[in-house]
Amino acid sequence: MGGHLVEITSQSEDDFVRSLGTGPSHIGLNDIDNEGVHVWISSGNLAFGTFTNWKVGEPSNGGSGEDCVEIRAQGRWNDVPCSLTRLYVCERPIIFV
Ligand SMILES: [Ca+2]
Ligand SMILES: [Ca+2]
Repeated sequence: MGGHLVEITSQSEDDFVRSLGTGPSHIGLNDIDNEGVHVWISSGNLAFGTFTNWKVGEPSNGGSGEDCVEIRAQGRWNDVPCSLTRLYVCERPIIFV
């Protein structure tokens, strides 16, 4: 459908995603290619130096590695294993016809 996992670039967008009430959900951020370097998969932009909303102590890369990211209650982000089953939030461009 032309969508991708959501790229959250502002507090207002974070608030909106949180307001969907989906519970912990995958977003379009990961550090699969380079540990500790989180990249938005849709734009390829680095998260570093732009809006982020990590939970305190995250990203932790815990256990055997956490390379995907979920948004949690309060809109805070946490890195989790990519194999973790979660709901997910997608976005797609507005198409004017
Ligand atoms: Ca990681
Ligand atoms: Ca984590």
